[in-house]
Parts: sequence; C-alpha cells; structure tokens
Amino acid sequence: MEGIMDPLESVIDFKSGLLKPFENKVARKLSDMQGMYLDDKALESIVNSGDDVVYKVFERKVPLEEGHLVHSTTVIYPGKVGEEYYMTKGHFHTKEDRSELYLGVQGEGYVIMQTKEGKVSLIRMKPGVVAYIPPYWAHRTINIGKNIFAFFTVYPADAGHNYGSIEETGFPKLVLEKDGRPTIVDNPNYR
Ligand code: PAN
Ligand code: ZN
Repeated sequence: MEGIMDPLESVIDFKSGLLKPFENKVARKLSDMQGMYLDDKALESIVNSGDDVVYKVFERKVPLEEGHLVHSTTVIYPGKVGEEYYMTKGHFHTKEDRSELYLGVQGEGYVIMQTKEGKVSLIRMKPGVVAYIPPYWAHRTINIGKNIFAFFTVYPADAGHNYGSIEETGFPKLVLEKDGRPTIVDNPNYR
C-alpha cells in the first residue's frame, strides 16, 4: 500500500548506549539547564569554566503521528553540580495521556516521576530494568554512577514534550550525593 513505511532495524550498543543508526541527535549542556539544579552557583562556575555536555539522545526518525513509536537511547554522562548528579531536564508529554517505556542498558540511575496531583515515584535503573511510565506522569532520569548511564526508550510518536511546567516547579525530590552515596531528599525549591 502506498504511504506505508518500511520497517526499521537498529542496534543498541550495550556498552556505549548508542543506537545505530540514528537520524536525530540532541546534546544538552549544563548551560541549557539553568535554574534546574539546586546549587545555582556551582552550575554557574562549571558553565563559566567551559560548560559540559550532560546528556545526548540518539533517535530513529519516524513520522511524529499517532500509531508510530519513537525509539531512542539517552546517554547521561557522569558528573555532579554541587552534590546533585547529572540528570535530564524532565518533562510531561504534551499529550499527557501518553505513556512511555524505559529499559536500562548501561550504568546506574534513577527515573523520578511525578503527577500534577503531587504524587512522586522513583525506580532504580540498571541494565535490564524496565520502567513503565504511565500516562500523566512527568519523568526525569538521573545518573548516580561513576560512568555513563544509558537507557532505551519507546513512546507514542504524537506524545510531544512539555518542559515548561518542570522548569517552573522542579520535582518534589532530588537525588544528591551524601557521604559518597546517592541519597533521596526533599527538594526545598519545589513549587
Ligand atoms: C526521553 C527523553 C530523553 C531526554 O527520550 O526525551 O531522555 O530527556 P528530556 O527530554 O527531559 O531532555 C523521553 O522521555 N521522551 O519522551
Ligand atoms: Zn517522555
């Protein structure tokens, strides 16, 4: 039938977290994440001393339409801003009833999720762990390890990304390094 897309094959490199091939690549630096970390001064000083790529997304290109599935890997580099581990910006889906699956591929991290009603949930990620992010849950991932944290993700192609509310409110909890260990604490700046 005309208009039917051909199947795609890709390979996840379980060591580097790369998805091969990929058509879209996003790289986010600390300077793209102003206001998202607890320690603004620590962020400013890293940005002033040359900035740093925090994470990259490697994505296959599919039509951004209902029925298709976006699939990609995210690689978060190791590092901290003050005591706070490198993490993604985090978002609600623009179509809030769209869900998502994450599969841990390399390294260790957390997925933190929240609803607009103030529920919060964390899933500890490592290779093989699957996290199901149901409709209406915003999500962010955090690298708590000394090496990369990489995961594979699949979500409806018409979901869209809303970063605005998270930029305003943050997440209710933070994952900080305390005495050399990842520790979940309340976010004093939440809302
Ligand atoms: C993921 C994220 C990816 C980067 O593919 O988009 O990990 O995080 P941010 O989009 O929050 O910068 C996903 O959840 N897509 O819907
Ligand atoms: Zn998402």
